[in-house]
Amino acid sequence: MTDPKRYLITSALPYANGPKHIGHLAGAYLPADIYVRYLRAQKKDVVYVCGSDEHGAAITIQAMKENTTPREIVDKYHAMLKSNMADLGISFDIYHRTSAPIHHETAREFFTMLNDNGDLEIKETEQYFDEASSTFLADRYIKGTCPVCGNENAFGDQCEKCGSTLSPEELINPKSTLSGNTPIKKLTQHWYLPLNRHEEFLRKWILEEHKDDWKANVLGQCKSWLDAGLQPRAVTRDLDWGIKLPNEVEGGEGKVLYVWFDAPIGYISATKQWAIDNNKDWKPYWYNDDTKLIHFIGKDNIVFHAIIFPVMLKLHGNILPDNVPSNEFMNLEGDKMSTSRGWSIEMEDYINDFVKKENGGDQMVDALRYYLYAIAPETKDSEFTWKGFQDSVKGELVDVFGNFVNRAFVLMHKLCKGKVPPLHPAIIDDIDKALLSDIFNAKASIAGLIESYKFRDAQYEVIDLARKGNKYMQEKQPWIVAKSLEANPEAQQLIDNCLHICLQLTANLAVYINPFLPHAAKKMCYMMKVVNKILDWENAGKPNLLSVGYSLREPQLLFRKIDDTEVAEQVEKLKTKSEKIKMDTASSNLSEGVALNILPVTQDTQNNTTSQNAPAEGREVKPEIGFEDFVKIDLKVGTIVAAEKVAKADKLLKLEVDLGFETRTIVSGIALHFEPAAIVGKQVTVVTNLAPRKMRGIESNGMILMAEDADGKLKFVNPDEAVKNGSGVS
Ligand code: B3M
Ligand code: ZN
Repeated sequence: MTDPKRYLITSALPYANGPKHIGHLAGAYLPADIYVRYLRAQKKDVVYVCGSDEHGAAITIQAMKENTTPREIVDKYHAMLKSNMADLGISFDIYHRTSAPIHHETAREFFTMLNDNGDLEIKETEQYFDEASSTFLADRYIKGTCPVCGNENAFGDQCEKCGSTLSPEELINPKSTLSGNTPIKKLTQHWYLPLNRHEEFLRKWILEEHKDDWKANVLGQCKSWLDAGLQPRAVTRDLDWGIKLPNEVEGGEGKVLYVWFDAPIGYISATKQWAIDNNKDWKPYWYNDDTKLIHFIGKDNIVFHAIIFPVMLKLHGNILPDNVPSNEFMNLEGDKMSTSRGWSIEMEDYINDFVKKENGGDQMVDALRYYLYAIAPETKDSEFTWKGFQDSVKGELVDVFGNFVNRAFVLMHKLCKGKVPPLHPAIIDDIDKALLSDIFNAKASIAGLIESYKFRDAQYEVIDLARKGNKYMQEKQPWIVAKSLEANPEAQQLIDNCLHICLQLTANLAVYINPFLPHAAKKMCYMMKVVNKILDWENAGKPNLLSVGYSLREPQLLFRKIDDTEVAEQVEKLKTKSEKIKMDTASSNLSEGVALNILPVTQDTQNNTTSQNAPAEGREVKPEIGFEDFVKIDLKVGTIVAAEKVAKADKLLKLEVDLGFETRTIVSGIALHFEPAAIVGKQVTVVTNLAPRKMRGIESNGMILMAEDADGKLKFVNPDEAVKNGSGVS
């Protein structure tokens, strides 16, 4: 969009069901904050909204776990998330919540309009019903065996072990989580959003109009949904926690809006509340074509923001998002980040361990922001390690950026009487000119990167500019020149020019770093005795931000190093936390008499809404078994003779495997890792005596063994040299 009049920026609303980790921060909050700070520095009309997502099973399940009410859960975690985000410098204009009355009204009005206009369909279907508690069992209120991986504790909407999206009907041996009873089927009526009616519009809007400006991961996911064919999605649920359907809706008693229907409307209600608080009009932000609406999200939310919500917005007469920048996932110390498995760094913990410490404070906020963006998963999954954090903070923030600023100040105090020295035009040389043009050119390149959502590269440019400053100082060596002053007083001019340029560069670095590390930028303003207004983007690239003769303060430390002991403590803490959770889960599983599962990951899902939490197989060492148990498994080598994708299951491949004595059909969750054509002819190891299972209507007769490496890539387990098909493995 060229020259929008106003910007509305959103970050995905986090569920108020627990603490959130730094992977979330890197995914949806930090990039939006960088973008917003950049826009504000340009004096753009920008509103940045977010808030807690307080409905849905995520909340009610947590309430059951903590033995309390949903209301208490959302109050507790809303407060936590709101303060965590503020502590980490995420500068929302409003952090709202979906339990607020204004949100309920807004969401009901939205539903009513769509319903009245005939944009929803009503369908009666049979759903599981728990007679003991006389409730329909939505989503997570039903547990059973996962048809994909055999996990006996899979939920009605998803198996947390293998990540498959499920429907309650697919569960084997379903049980109500409320009573433990086997549920019955009962007729119930629900409202559906017929996405299928909008396929053509979506195809054109996403795959044609946005083919050049949306990120490849977003386009790719949208395309695979569209290619699979869109289905009507239920937008109501039989629950009592949530937004009740409007009274006048016939048959709506006892039903609430599905959380994914109401949550994105939360962006609108948050804007309304912001407008009330600030005496502004909210409507232009949601109705005027000259508004640029951008949703920052993690990759597990793509379909909701790029397909479903846009359809809702279009039907409701609102503008559509201009972009939906989505990050991939950030792993942690060789494994997927997951709060539920304890393999995560919660924002809350980082704040307590680093920010609210004597040697912490704002600089530790900036240190985290820096590293998270230095390794941001913008195009592929990335990995946070404590050692990497330590190295990055030392190598780039302390040794490059901080060091440059510090040297410029120290030398200016030592060699220029604490004042900005003059620039002597007659002796400006090519080295000076080169640095001045680097300062100038950085503006366009950083702006270009930020505007195309490449924040990692943009941040790198800023550090690189500081690196050029260090190099310049090293070439000019004013401290050596100073030694010749007695013999040659003229040499002061060389010193003046060097430090004049270094100080102008320092002022520019403050402007450039401000969207990324706002606290460091402010501290630099303090040191330079200039008001924060100097950070306005219009000042970027200018060679005269500091006036000649102006006296500056003593330098302050912008960043500190992270000690080895801090790294060791954090790594230890992570291990202890995850071990504890593992033990707790193992003992609760055993007490429920749940069989431990030996099956590998197979994923069969169009969308995995909590995949930041997907388990990392292979890390756990399972409880000891006897040899007699092991020999029950029949393993044989076979060759894949045919492979094809399974329709409507983007993770599944249907394989024909020649086992020598017969050829078997095996469905395997490896479609994201291998092209069907590329694996035909490969030898694999097959578990041949596994009970057959139906997946997407195809009977799978066996299982292929896979190894998963640290970054989640799957590899076949096969003999190092070809053997005859049917050879045994033991
Ligand atoms: N709360 C899901 C999530 O946290 C959801 C996002 C809502 S954005 C409108 O992944
Ligand atoms: Zn499963």
